[in-house]
Amino acid sequence: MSMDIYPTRKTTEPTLIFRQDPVVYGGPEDGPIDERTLKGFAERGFLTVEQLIEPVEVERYRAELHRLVTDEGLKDDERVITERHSREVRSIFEVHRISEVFAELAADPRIVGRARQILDSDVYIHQSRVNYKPGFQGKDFYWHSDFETWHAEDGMPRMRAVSISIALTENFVHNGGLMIMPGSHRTFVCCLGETPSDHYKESLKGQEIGTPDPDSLRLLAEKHGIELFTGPAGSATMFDCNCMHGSNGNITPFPRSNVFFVYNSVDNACVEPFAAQSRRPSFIAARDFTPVG
Ligand code: 6CS
Ligand code: FE
Repeated sequence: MSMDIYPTRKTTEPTLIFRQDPVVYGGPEDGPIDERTLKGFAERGFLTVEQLIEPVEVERYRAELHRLVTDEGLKDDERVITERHSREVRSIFEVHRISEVFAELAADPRIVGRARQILDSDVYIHQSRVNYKPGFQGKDFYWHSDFETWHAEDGMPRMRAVSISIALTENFVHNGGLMIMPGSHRTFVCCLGETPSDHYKESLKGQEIGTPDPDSLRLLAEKHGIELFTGPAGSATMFDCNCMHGSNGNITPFPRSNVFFVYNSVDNACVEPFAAQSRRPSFIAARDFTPVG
């Protein structure tokens, strides 16, 4: 068992510890991200790409998402997570294995080239999902650090993973866009409470365990502020695994759909969970570490 330098879900008192890993492992010469943007990523924990994929490509992915969301055969697939109070689809996991079209996007050099540069190694897909935050009643995602969950429940040893969220519908200020506290990735918030067995069956509909306590959230929000990401379909936000982030609900008629890929360094492959009885299913936390691209 690797040393647990991020002991979460083990204390009864809120505990904050400094990040003990680099943020950016590569340099400007290692890929398409220029020096200024790379520096911004190190500082703030994210970068945005105004138009990562072209409008015509967005149409193709939107059509594919619609096909998946309306595919009756998929409705009973455990990789399809529905909203708590309706049969509306909230997320489809392992979308890069379910759909050829999304598999292509997950291996796209415009994305993988950036991930390899930040992580300075080959990368594999730890998790993929499409979030289809339907209009009128898309639910929120409470504040959390993805790394806290991936460390506790999936056995991800260190902070050497990066996520990308690509907007498939326009992200307005009002339809439940992604919010990040810029700079929060440099603090690890140890969460309280033990991981219940089969936690993912609940947490993916609305996470309670593994969310930071209000005092820690207030401390981080007062220190870093909160950035809300808006942008056209095709825009993308790439963010460090330990950013404190969340998103509000969506009561507007405008759905907020995004596709989300998590790239983990092959040198940071998951081991046994650091704070859970058993591992989560492979459709949430990959156990195939084959490098992408
Ligand atoms: O538990 C997880 O792995 C997922 N949960 C959230 C809310 N974000 C990260 C990840 O997709
Ligand atoms: Fe998340």
